[in-house]
Amino acid sequence: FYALYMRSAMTKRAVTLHPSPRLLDAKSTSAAVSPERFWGSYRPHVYFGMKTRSPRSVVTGLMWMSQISHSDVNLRHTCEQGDGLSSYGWLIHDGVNFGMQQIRDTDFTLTTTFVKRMGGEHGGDWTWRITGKQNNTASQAPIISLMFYVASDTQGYLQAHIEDKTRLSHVTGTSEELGDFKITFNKPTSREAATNKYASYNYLQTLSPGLDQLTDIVKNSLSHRFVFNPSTAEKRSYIAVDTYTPPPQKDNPIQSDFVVHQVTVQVPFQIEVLFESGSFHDRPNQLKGSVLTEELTSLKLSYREKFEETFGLQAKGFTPAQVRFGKAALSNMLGGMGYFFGQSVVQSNYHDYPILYPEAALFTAVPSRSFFPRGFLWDEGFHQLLISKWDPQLTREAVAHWLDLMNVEGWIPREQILGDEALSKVPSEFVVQHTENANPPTFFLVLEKIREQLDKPTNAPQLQDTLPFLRRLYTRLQTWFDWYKTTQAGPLPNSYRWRGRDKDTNRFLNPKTLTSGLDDYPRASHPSEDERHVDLYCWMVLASRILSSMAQLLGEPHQEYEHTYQTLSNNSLLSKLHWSEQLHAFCDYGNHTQAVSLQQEKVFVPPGPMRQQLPVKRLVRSVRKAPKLQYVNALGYVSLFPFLLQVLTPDSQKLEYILKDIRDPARLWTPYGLRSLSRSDPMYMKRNTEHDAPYWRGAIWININYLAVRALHHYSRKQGPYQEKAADLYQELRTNVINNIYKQYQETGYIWEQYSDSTGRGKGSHPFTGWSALIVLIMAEEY
Ligand code: 6A9
Repeated sequence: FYALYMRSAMTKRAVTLHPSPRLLDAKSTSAAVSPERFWGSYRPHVYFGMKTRSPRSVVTGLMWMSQISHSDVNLRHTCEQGDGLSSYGWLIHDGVNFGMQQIRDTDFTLTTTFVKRMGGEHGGDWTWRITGKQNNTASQAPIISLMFYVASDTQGYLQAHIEDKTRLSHVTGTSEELGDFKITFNKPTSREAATNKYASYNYLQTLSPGLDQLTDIVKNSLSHRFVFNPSTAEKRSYIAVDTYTPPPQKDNPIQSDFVVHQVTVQVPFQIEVLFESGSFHDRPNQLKGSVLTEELTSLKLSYREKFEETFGLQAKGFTPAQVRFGKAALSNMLGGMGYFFGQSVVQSNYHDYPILYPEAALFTAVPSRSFFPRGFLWDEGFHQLLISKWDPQLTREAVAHWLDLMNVEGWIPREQILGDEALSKVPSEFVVQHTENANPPTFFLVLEKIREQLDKPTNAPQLQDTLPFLRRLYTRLQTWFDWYKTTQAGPLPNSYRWRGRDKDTNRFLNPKTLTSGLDDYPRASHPSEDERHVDLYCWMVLASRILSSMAQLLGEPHQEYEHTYQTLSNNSLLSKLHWSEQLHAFCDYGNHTQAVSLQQEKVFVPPGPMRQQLPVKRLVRSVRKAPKLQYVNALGYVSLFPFLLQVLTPDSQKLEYILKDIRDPARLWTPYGLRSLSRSDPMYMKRNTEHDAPYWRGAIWININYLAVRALHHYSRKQGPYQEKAADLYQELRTNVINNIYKQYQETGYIWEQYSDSTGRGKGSHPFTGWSALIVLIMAEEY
């Protein structure tokens, strides 16, 4: 009975939120408290759309398709790499008031702009301006359809207003947070002039069982029966939304309103959509046409000034095109911020089935709008390093949302898959979050920045709410730190071990360590409790240092944290636990053998016709020499951590080895940045299974290159025997990384998740304007 009781008590704790006062009360993102940030492009997973920072927001968005071929419908809506767009992304976005995005489709380019205007009690108005123009490659001006939509999410009502039988001129609606509102769809005009263009109109008003169904509903409603008949060109048939019958109510008790306005028009064109809040009574004029143009001009001007003031790229001599690239990187980080609401699915050791975490909201940036448009814990620390430079308030809100997700134990789920739309993008095996698992506590890097900002007297006026903010944060940070310290403790005093490594040692060349953030980076070949991990050790040095300094700032007892910091930052302890004299490098330690390889599994297939039909191609791991306790012979990012997180004292001789490995083209150096794993490493560019391509086994990653450039900058400014060497490497590495990312952006239209160490080419998910956007800080030399 006692065991059962304990299990259920522990299970409950896993999904019980931390009891300290929440950093954000339920109203903090409401229109009443935060009207300027109420509406935003907080739907990063769609090419263009807006919602409010509320749990069940009415959402607005855009789908489009070209009317070129009738055989395949290429409807664009959610960001998909499979759409093969030559590029898309925010060129300008200030995180609050406005944004301008360019989307290059096959034959035409869309520019999608939004501008907000405050007034009334519900977050004010906004206007969209969409322009379309022909690409040079197109032989004739394409005819395209834009589908503007509005959808409620279980609460609120929408009413379509139709003129001339088929044209949806406006939608009126009401919802809990928006009150009454009106959305007007103006007619398209030829690009500059105000004259209307010929267009065909269609609409759909129906019910949807969930926001993740919107694309399918539109697709299912399409029909070929319409005719586009301008006086200036040939008439032709086109595809449009027609009718759709929602599934019976009994399967989906809650259905939400869904309204689509389709405009079919030939490029070039310009279209405006106006959202007007019913509570905004003294509106001087409508935000459209020349009023909008003027407003945009002045917003762009102040954006340009603020960007230069903040990052100084022009002053540093970057070309106008490079400055535009920097703006795009920052803007995509800001335009990638989302507001999510829902429940994580979590698993602890105390229950057999995954259970639901409490419902919660998360305001966060995302690594990639196409492939993983959701929150990731350690990514977010890197994101906020950039965002906090631009808008400290955004950072405070994002950090607060994340820390409010902490459970009573001090655990924060690593990957945040909140709500149906987020869930619909994730394969089921990735959904469940384990309560034992950590992820690097990168928020301490951000807190260090926030603390430093406090020290600059010039910043004082804008930062007066920083101290109270840190004070409120503090209890949670203490629990968070204790959670790492206890749950990720290693086998020896003061050593640390990532929990949650892959268990099935037969299947992988090297069992993964997703929790470290470095996924397939080689660790001990046989996961065991004897392991200790040098990257985690260094994260703990960082965390204890910042926590101690915060405690002192707040006048709280800091001795415990300072003690941990003093102990861990002692370079001889670090070396005792992690320096291999034989390898001349910092290493993990564990049950390890180098003699592993993936082999074709031998399966007996009887002779005869079966042989043809049964391709047996499973790879399994073969271990030729038994593992033993020893240092893990991998050289790469993990070996660099004592340098990356500046744990090494400037006079440490170990720096000599590290700087040598860094500059060695046979090891970590490439003309494009530092590769994740030495070219001479046995696991370099090796697959982990037949399905699992190398990931952190050679490719260049920008978060770690940012830390490397930053560390070189640090050591170049500290007296010591390696000061000059660090200064040289700093210049070289910084230039290489900037030049390559910039070149790839020019060539491919995207910023990428990783870069090839042999060609510099972008790889993996794109656009990836999470930590790769740290290139702006590297350009600005802000570390
Ligand atoms: C896969 C596929 C449509 C992997 O940037 C987020 C994380 C990092 O935190 C981590 O360090 N990425 C890095 O190693 C991407 C993780 C994506 C996992 C989900 C599902 C979706 O298919």
